[in-house]
Amino acid sequence: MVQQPLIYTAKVCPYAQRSLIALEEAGVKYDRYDIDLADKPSVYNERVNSASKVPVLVLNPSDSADNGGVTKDKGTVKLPESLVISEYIGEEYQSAGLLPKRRRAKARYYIERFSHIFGPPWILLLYRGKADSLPSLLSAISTFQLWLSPTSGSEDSGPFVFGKQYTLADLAIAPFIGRLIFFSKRGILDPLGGGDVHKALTGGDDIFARVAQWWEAVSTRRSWKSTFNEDIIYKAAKTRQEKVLAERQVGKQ
Ligand SMILES: N[C@@H](CCC(=O)N[C@@H](CS)C(=O)NCC(=O)O)C(=O)O
Repeated sequence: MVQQPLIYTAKVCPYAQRSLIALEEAGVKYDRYDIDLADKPSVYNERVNSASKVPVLVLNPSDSADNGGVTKDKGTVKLPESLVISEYIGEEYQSAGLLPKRRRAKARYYIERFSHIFGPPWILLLYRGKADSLPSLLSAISTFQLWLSPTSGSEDSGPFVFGKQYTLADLAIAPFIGRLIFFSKRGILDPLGGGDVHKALTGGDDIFARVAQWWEAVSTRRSWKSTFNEDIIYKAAKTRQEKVLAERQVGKQ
């Protein structure tokens, strides 16, 4: 019997959220097993992902999620990497429209480029407490804004990257811009000078007006709301920040 897929995931992980959004958008029924990243099952690397990361999608798992969360059958297909998983879902469930014809290469370019320009300052800000990386993050978002479709006046207009169709490009980038907005809104970025970033990105600043429209359309989808666990993400970010700021303090002494 073909079983529904199982995803190894973690509520705090933006990469895992990409894959969950893809599953939700495609209406796939799936089992999930949440990995505590600080205390992974001892056989996780050996049996699931030698890179020791989430997400991993297991196709036709022979053991279900309740079997300690780690399938025993080495014959089942295990797909690591959030974009590999999301593209697989886009291909298998084409009616979801995640990979529209002749848009795939462009979507992949946008994702690649965004990761390149947003990733490094993101790490510096959140994992090193470097407030001076905030302008680079906002500059990456300005670049992203240039890729968004016009909101009116053509057949291709719409709120998303490729007009009316929500695609791989939207789901891959949303977990990162979404976290930036959320961390700013909830005060995590206050000590780093980013307390007002959420206002700017959600309609308070004309410079980011198009991003604000995109974000409104993305964040009101069920696929976003059902995959973004505010409490857990907030707690993890707060704990990490306290640690990072304390380390910086020690470094200064
Ligand atoms: N390139 C990977 C990155 C996945 C990743 O970095 N996942 C993190 C959590 S957000 C992880 O599992 N880290 C392992 C750990 O924390 O031990 C993807 O796109 O899936």
